Amino acid sequence: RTFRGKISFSKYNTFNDINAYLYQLQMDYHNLVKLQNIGTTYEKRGMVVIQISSNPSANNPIIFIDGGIHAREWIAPAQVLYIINQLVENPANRDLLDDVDWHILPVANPDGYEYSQTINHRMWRKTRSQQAKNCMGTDANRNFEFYWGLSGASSNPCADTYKGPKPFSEVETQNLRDYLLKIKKNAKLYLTFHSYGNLILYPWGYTSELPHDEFELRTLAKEVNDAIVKAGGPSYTIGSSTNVLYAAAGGSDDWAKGVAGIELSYTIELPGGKKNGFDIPANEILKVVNQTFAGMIVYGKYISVK
Ligand code: ING
Ligand code: ZN
Repeated sequence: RTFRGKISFSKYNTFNDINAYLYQLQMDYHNLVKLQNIGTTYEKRGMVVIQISSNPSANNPIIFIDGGIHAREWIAPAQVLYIINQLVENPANRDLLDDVDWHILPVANPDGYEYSQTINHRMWRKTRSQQAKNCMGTDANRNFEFYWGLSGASSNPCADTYKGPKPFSEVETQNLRDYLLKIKKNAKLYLTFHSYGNLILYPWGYTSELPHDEFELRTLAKEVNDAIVKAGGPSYTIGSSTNVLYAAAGGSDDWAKGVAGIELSYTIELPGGKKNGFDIPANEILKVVNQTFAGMIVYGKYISVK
């Protein structure tokens, strides 16, 4: 199968090519797609959310998805772009739009993503704002204002998990926050893609205590995992971020649930590569994103009947 325009799932796309594809979709599917500029980055790149809806006046529940909060986790924007591609361009998936609107931000940290694609900077994780004389960037997934800095975050501006000088110090996390606050009444599911480790994580990240609706979060995650496994994908470990990984406050999923009130909130850690975990070979992208998409069908159906 080939894909239109410059985007591809046999290579990692540039930020510009991803955005060009979104604009192309808006032109070609103007009754299905609307783009929303949600603000600009530190380096003045535009952050674009694609709204996919077959009935914008129906006041449908919204599924919000982002990827690429961390620059080096390249498989995440690829995954999110594939979800966009399948929802818009594959007629077989049209029923997933019947009772749900999908709002999707493929690259949540454009400056970092671009920087990680330049020579010798492949392992960059943070944003690109200046924080100290010789240290750039804040860990956007430690920068959200919900028990900010309580656990698993660094106060050292040179560290990879730097929480920032204050909550929402980064314009990129501000833009994401403001957009989620705008749609929070209808938003019923928040998904944020990271890599790596084959994990479906839910809150909390700041504490080992479990949310009141942990059973629902876990049961839905199991159904999503079953679908991914059935599609030939790996089996994901399911649990709260603190219990499965480590305590870390200031994550976007904790904030989406704890502040915006989007009760179903997940961080999905996609599969890794061989050497450093972030190096899924380009010729394996399509396989991975296609297997994971099977789980997105489960999420979509769950929200449409909820
Ligand atoms: N992992 C996540 C991180 O930000 C995480 C794990 C998720 C922590 C949610 C806290 C809350 O460290 C990666 N790979 O970035
Ligand atoms: Zn990450």
